[in-house]
Amino acid sequence: MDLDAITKHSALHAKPSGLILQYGTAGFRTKAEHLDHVMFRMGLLAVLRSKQTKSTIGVMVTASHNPEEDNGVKLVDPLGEMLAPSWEEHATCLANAEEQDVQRVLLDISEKAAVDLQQDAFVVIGRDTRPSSEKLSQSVIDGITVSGGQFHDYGLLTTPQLHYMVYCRNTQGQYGKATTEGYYQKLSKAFVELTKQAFCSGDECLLLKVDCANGIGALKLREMKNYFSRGLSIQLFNVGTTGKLNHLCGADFVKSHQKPPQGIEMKPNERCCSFDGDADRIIYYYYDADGHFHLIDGDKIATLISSFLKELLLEIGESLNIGVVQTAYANGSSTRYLEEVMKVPVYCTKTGVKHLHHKAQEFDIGIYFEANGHGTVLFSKTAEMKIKQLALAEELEDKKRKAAKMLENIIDLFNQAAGDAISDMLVIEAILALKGLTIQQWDALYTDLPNRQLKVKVADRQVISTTDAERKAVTPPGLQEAIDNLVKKYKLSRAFVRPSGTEDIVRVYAEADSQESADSLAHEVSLAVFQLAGGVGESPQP
Ligand code: G16
Repeated sequence: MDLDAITKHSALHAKPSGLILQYGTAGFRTKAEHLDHVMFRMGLLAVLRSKQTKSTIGVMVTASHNPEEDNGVKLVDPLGEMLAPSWEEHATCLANAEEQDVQRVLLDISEKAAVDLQQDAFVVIGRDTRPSSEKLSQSVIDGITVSGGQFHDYGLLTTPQLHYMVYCRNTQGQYGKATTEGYYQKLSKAFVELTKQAFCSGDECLLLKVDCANGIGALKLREMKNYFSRGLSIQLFNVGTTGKLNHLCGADFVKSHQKPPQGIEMKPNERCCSFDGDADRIIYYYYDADGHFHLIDGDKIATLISSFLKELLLEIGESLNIGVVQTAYANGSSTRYLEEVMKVPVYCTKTGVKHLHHKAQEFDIGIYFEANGHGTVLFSKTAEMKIKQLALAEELEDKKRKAAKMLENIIDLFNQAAGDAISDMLVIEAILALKGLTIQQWDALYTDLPNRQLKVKVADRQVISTTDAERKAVTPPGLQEAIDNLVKKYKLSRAFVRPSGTEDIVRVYAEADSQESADSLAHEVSLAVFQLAGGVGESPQP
């Protein structure tokens, strides 16, 4: 590594003085104009990580659900997973180093992580459709080339597609071909095979309206459509020609406001879904005949998938262990349904798919979904092998072999590297078709407890620290006590607060026996946060 060249180039991507950023829930995120130095430095870091792991590393330029003016960057580890926690710390150190310290911090990291600087390095890059993304990804490339790394720039990709590319490259193509065609081919083949046996066939039952959040999802779904000769009919909305990214649309908007996005035509009982800005989340919804809006979030997606997988496992007669992983945001009714009716063990982790993914790896079949629609299903190597053997076993009775075949295709249809709106959508559509379920029947599995999410602006959100998978506030003093007292006032209630790792706000979640109570509890908790954790601006209004 030519340290002098790095120093010279680094000055061209100077850090704004006084700016401190943290590698948060999903990498660095802030206003795009503050990110040039971070991008350059993440190019440098990706090269070090690639040398250390002797593998291809991914860099994704996106701020996913955040407003269009924001941007962000995250690194993708060799098997398509999120960056290891110790390297998140290195990322934060490097991003915050003053100009004159960049060389030293790079050497420190190399030493601490035992990086062989003589190794070759290879990095792949993807970006979302934000106006700032192209220039910022050039800064990443600058960082890679000046530190002697090689790269492949995929250009516009969904975040999960980049995770997929990294996984493919590091398994020498075993997981799939590391191209967008390879991705579409793998998914479409699995989907077509799986839905061959659909009880409900024909275009009618698979008509789905998709809100693309004015983001990358629109481009990629259009490309993908060419790979489906039958079985899937999707109509795209909010495709980015007029509206702003994530503005009044997209999965985050629909989930947090509990209302449909703008720009989509919905008829009663029509199945609709929303992606977020980089297509790693998906939320379903519909209007019933009385004009009531129904939201089907990540919890209900996890429930549908779990019950389908459980049925197939029963069919093949294999005792593979299943676990469902959720976060504190999971609706109380979903947890109860999974545990008490479906008899599936449920685990709670901190927010952030990196935590859920990690936990899900402990099971033969680990199903993880955040309520916001971010998730996937992981199959252990043992489970995959068993299923593949059964699918090939000629001597097996037809019913069993069919079930094993279906599981085999489901493994291929899920993105094993990351939560993926396109892949999740295909799995959901396949399950609904195979089971002949309408969206109303799916929705009726259980009734969500009314809930409300709010955001509170405080001077420094780090004054709030939490424990117990973010369900209890440790600091500031008195905050948890205040929340406990408020919760006591409402029936079937629960509330928690936590600092966001992607936006400069504190998130408040409340649920209770009625919408009025959930709204009122959320508001009261917001006031407590505002008062005890240094609220700024106007105090929260009911
Ligand atoms: C990211 C993470 C998710 C997380 C969300 C909100 O989503 O990948 O796991 O739930 O941020 O995180 P926080 O509450 O800390 O702001 P995305 O879709 O924006 O990448």
